[in-house]
Amino acid sequence: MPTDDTAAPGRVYITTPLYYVNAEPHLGSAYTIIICDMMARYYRQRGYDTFFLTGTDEHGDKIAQAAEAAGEEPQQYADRISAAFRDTWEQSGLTYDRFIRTTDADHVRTVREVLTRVHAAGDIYFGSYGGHYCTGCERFYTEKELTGGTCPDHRTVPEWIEEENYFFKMGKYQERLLAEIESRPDMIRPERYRNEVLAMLREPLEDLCISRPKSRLTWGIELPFDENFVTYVWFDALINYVTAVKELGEERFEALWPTANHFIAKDILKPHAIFWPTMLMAAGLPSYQHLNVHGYWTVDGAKMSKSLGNVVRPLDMRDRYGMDSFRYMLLRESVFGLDADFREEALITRVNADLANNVGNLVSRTLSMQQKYFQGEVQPRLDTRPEDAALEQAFADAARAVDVHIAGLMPSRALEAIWRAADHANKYIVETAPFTLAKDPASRPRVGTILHNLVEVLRAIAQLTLPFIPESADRIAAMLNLPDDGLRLPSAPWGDAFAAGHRVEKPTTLFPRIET
Ligand code: ME8
Repeated sequence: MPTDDTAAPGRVYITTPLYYVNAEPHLGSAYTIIICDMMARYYRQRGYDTFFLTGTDEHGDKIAQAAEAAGEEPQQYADRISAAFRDTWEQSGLTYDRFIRTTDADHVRTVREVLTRVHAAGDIYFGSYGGHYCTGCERFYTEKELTGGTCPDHRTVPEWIEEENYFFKMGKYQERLLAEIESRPDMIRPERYRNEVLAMLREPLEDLCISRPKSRLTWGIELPFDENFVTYVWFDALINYVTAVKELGEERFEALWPTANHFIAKDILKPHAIFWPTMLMAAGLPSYQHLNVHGYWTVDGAKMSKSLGNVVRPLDMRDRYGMDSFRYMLLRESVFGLDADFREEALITRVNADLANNVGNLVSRTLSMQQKYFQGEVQPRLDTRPEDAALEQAFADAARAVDVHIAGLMPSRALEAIWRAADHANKYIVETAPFTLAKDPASRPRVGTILHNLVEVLRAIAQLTLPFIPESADRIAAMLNLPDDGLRLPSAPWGDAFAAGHRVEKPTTLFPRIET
């Protein structure tokens, strides 16, 4: 990811969207944060200075209305749902560095500072406006953008609102933004979304209404230059990405900000690809490094919704199958950027085939033989036969493929590459047949060598899978009795990690087969 020239080497700043507190965590919000967690773990494992941000988006019409429907004050309501997000992510073992809330004092301060700066620079003016307002999207639509008079996302008829407001001169930055996106082909990825944004920028870009009169909405950040207005929720929320690193001090901000990698789904492409970079230009800040856009998940072919009763909750999945199984399924069964469909049967099939049968068996067979033939003591590697070299090569290839596919945002292909190597290792057991050789005392040294290669395989699997299925990788590392930093990279070369006398543990079941 941080591969292009604009990135400071060895650093990365990763963000999820700030989730609205009008719904509880579900499969969709979980997917984005799991991808981000996987990325953060991947870079941390390689010694990068990593900062990973998530949080909740709490102001605006939508939240005010949801609070009212729940019979609560907006702040009380936001506190409750924001805590539900935080609890869920904590119980899911996600490794973010900060959970930010748009109601946090430092964020409110930063939004007001940015507004003051942009206003002073002359990029905010007062005017009147009439437009079709969709509360679901928290934005105005032009006639042309509506489909049959309804919001293209929510299929509801927007409200016609005419009022005096403050506007950000977004149109002024249209040409500059177009030039930047054209000159940086990987700024917005995958390419289909870059093309969508370029198409948007071929139409005239209107200025952005960035306030709401308090007569209509009070739940927001008051404008620093007019106490009768609050800030439009997107102008507020997007700035969180700056707040979080600005709070770390000037030096850290300068280092991390240019490596910002935002992860979002396609539903919020326009605010991130157009509002946000133009806001940054007006505030005199460089743009982010990458906007990484993924597709939408459906469940059993249908849109997820409370009314359909098909909302998939991450903690239910964790309780039923374990967090790693859920993570594995999401990362393996989707192509980043494209829509995907979640089916519980597909999860079960994947877990049984890839986790229980393939890697689970490999771990248990290797460690059982190590116990049975050598009481857990790793033996010296006496020679390297062609089949041993081929095994080592299979894992070297997998490691390279993982790097290539993570840089290219293709986690499913990274996992495929690891599982190709695991298949190779299972075949190595069948072909070298240590269980047969062990019957002949003269072949004992060869059995020791084969098992040594296989514990190396387990170490490689734990290292390669750590970002994707971290609990399982840690459990493998514990069964191998690796030191605390035993999964960090770069690490001891193949053959050097297990000194004579090193003991490994008896296997425990990593992935129980799921019975249906
Ligand atoms: O838009 N499939 O918040 P939000 C995949 N507050 N991803 C999904 C999904 C699905 N079915 N449903 C949701 C907002 N997501 C704003 C963001 S950022 C400064 C402000 C994920 O709660 C996906 O990441 O509606 C999507 O972009 C995000 O949730 C929208 O979250």
